[in-house]
Parts: sequence; C-alpha cells; structure tokens
Amino acid sequence: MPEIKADPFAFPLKRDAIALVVIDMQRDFAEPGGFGASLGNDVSRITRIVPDVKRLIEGFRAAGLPVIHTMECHRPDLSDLPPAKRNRGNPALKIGDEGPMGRVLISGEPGTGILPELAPINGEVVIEKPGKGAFYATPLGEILKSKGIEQLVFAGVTTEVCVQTTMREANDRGYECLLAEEATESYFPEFKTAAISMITAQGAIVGWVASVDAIVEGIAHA
Ligand code: C5J
Repeated sequence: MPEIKADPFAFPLKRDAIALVVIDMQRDFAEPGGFGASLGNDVSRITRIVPDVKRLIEGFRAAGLPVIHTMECHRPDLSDLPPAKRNRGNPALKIGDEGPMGRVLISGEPGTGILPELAPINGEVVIEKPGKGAFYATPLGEILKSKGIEQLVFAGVTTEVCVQTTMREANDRGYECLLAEEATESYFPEFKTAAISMITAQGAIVGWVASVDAIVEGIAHA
C-alpha cells in the first residue's frame, strides 16, 4: 500500500477512497471587518496560509480526487442558531447582525463566502454547517458514504475549533484523518501546536499530520 510521510507514523494511503475537506476558508474569518476580526483576532494569520491551501486543493484536483468545502453559517431567519451560540463572543457584532460585509455568518451574505482564491469549482461539494463540526446537522456523512470515501485530508481554519472538531467527528465515524500542517491555522499559534499534539498523540488517537508537499506528492504518485 502506498504511504504518505506523516506523524506519528506513515499514513497508509487508499488512493481511491480519499477526499480533501477544506474547512471554513471564509472571508468572515480571514478579512478585516469580518467576524474573526470583530472578536479581536489577528486575521493576517489566516490569510497567510491561502497559498498552501490553494496548492493542496490544486493537488487534489490534478489527481482527480474529491474536494469538499465547508462554510460555517446560519439561515437568514436564525432558526439554526442556538441563543447560546449567538450570545457569546463580541456583543457589538453578533452572528446575524449587519456588519461591513453583510449579515455576519449568514448563508448567501458576502462575508460568509469562501475566499475567491480558494473558491469551489463546478462539481465540488459545499457544506453549509451551523456548528463547529461539519458532520453535525449536515449531509456530509451521507455524501462521503455515497462516494465510497474512507480517508479524509483536512485543511482550513481554525485548527483547534472547526478543524479539530470535524476531525474528531470523522474519527468517531471510522474515517482515517490526515491534517495538512501548513494548510491549517489558528488565531493563536500555541493552540495550533497543541491541537496537532492532541491529534497525533497516543499513536494517532485522532489522526495524522503531514506537510502539504508530502500529501500532494503522495496522491500524485500513488
Ligand atoms: C470559529 C471556525 N473559530 N471555523 N470557527 O468560530 O473555527
């Protein structure tokens, strides 16, 4: 079986059953004036990974493998937004409020969209998710099953929130999970480091981590 060089040990690649999941590379988390910035975060940390995320997406497209994108967002009537989520964060700009890029984290609003450099192309699945995990209240599980997917590569933001939550959901559902190290980021560098340690500890208890180069080479040559 082909392998991808990874930590804590080589990732056993199933070339015909692997997909890329790009988590929440949305303007609201990456641009000044968006939700992430309104919470006091340095969003330049997020924009810095865009070239690496792009390289990974292009590697999957070139290999003819599925690319799935997620967006954290809610319905315009807020019916899928629990008050406990709406009331946390910055009281000056809550989810659903009108901000500089439209209503914050609402489906269809400009700020909710995926960064143009990483935009999905025709045929790629886009999952709108109301939670941190991409399996909760979405059709992701059924879609993966219908495509025969058994392994997932993860990129996107933020490492310790939506990426790690989705990896844990996937791990519990039986998927082998591989995190692309330079294609994920946190607003807090120490949280990214800690999340990677938590994921890979105890013999890949949640999953593996590998470089973008190792992943792209692995899928190209398998
Ligand atoms: C957050 C996310 N951090 N995509 N969302 O609220 O990680």
